[in-house]
Amino acid sequence: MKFLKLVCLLFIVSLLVTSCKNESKQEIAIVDTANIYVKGTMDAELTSPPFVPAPVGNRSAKKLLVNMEIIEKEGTMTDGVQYLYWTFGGSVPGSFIRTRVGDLVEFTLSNHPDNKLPHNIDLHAVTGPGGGAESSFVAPGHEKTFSFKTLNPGLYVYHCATAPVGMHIANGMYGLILVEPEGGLPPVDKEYYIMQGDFYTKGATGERGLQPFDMTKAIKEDADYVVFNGAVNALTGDNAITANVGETVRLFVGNGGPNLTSSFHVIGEIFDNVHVEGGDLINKNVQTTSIPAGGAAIVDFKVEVPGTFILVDHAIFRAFNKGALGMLKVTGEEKKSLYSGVKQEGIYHPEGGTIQTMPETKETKEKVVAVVKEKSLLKKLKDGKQVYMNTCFACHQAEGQGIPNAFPPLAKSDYLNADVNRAIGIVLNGKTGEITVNGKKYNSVMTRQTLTEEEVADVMTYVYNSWGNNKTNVSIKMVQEVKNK
Ligand code: HEC
Ligand SMILES: [Cu+2]
Repeated sequence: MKFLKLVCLLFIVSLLVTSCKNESKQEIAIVDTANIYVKGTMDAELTSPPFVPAPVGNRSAKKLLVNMEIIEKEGTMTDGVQYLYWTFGGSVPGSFIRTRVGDLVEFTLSNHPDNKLPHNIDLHAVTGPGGGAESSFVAPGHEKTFSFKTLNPGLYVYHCATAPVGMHIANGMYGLILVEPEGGLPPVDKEYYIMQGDFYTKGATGERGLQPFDMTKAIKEDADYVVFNGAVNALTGDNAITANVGETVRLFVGNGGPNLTSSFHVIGEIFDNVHVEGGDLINKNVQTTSIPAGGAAIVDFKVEVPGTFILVDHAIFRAFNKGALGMLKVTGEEKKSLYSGVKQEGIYHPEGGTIQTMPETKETKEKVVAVVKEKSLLKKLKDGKQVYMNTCFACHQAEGQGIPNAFPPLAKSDYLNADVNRAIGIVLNGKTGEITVNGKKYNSVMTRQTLTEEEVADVMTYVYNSWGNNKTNVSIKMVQEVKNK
C-alpha cells in the first residue's frame, strides 16, 4: 500500500515536471518581437561593400536612424566600359544596414536633386505594405521618412521597386540589411559584404564606351556581366578581401539579380556554417550554396591554410567569362599536414596501369633528349595547334585574343615576344601576380600546364608563329634548359 502511494506520488511529480518543461519551451517559441522594448536612439552606421558595420553585440533594442541617399552616377563596369549606375548610398550594392531584432528603424530616403528619376525602397526585412515601397516613393530633390520594427532576425535584401522594377534593380539598386538576433551573431574574426548582380548592356560583353542598359537582353535573361559588388574585378587583386591563417571569416552574401540565381562557392574552402537563405536554419559543411535573386545567405568558415581562394558563381562561365569572380587572400604559415602542395609528379601510362615516377637527375633527362628527335617546323605547327586547342584555347581563345580583364592575349603580345625563356617558364610552371601585356594590366592565375617537353616546344612554336608574333622556333632543348634552371 505504501509502495503504491509512492509510485502515485512519483507519477504526479513527473507529470508536473514535464508540463512545466513544456511551458518554458513554448515561452521561448512565442517571444513576441513586436513587444521588445525600445530604449534610446542611435544613428545607424552605414558601410559600402565589402565592409560591414560593427556587430550589435548585446545592446538593447533602439530607435535606429538610417539616412540613405540615392545617387545616379557613372562608374566602371570593367576596363574601358562605363555604366550609369543607380545606387543606394553611392555604391553597388548599396550601403549595408545592421540592426537587431526589435529595433524601431526610422528610415529617411533622399533622392539627390541631380538625379533624373523617382525611386523608392522595398526592404525584405519590413513587415508592411510593399516592404516600405509605398511610403518611400520619392522624386529627385525630395526625401521621405517612414519607420518599421524589425520583427524577424535574418539577412535581407532591399531594392528599389519603382517601375520598371527590373530596370531599377538591373542598374544596381539593391543592398543588404541584417537583423541580428537577441545578443548578436556569434563573434568571428572577419566579416565581409558581397552581393552578386547581373547586368545587360547594348554592346556585347567587353564592348568599350558608356554602355546603356538593354531591356531586350534583360527580358531574355541574357547577361553581359555577372559580377560581385557591381563591377568586374571589384573583389580581385588589390580589392581582394583578406584574412590570416586561423581566423574565422563570415560572408554576408546577397543576390540582387535581377534574374540569375547564384551558385555561390569559394574554391578551396568548405563553409562550416550556412544560414540557409539568410534565415535561422543552419546547414553545416557546405560546398556550394544556392542564393536566389532577391535572397541572401550568411556563410562562415575557418581559414586553415594560406593562399588565394577564389569566390565564384559556380555556374562557371559566369565566373570566367562574365566577371563573377572574387578573391580571398589568406596569409600566414603553411600547414603541410593539412595541405601538402605538389608532393610528387610522375609519368602516367594508362595502358600499363602503373604510375612511374620520373627520376629527377640530369642524366636521365639527357637520355630523354636523345630519344626525342626535333621535328620539322611544319609538323611542330600542326602538333602545336592541337595542343593549343586542347589546353590553351579555353582561356586565351581561338585567335589568341584572350578575354579582357581575365586572360591576356597571346596575339601580338609584347610580353610574349620580349622573352622566350620567360614565356616557356610560364607554360611549365604557371603564373600569378601582376603582369602588363600590350599596356593592359592582368593579375590573375594561370595554372601550370601538365605537358611534355615536346608538347611545350610545339605549342610555343605554334603560338610564336601565329597572330603576328615574332616567329621564334622553340626547340625541346630550349624547354629543357628553362626546366633545369
Ligand atoms: C586556365 C586558364 C589558362 C590556360 C588554360 C592557359 N593560360 Fe596562359 N595565362 C592565363 C592567365 C590568367 C595569365 C596571366 C597570369 C597573371 O596574371 O600573372 C596567362 C599568361 C600567359 C602568358 C604570358 C602573358 C602573355 O599574354 O603573353 C603566356 C605566354 C601564356 N599564358 C601562354 C599559355 C599557353 C601557351 C597555354 C597553353 C599551353 C596557356 N597559356 C594556358 C590563363 C591561362
Ligand atoms: Cu529606383
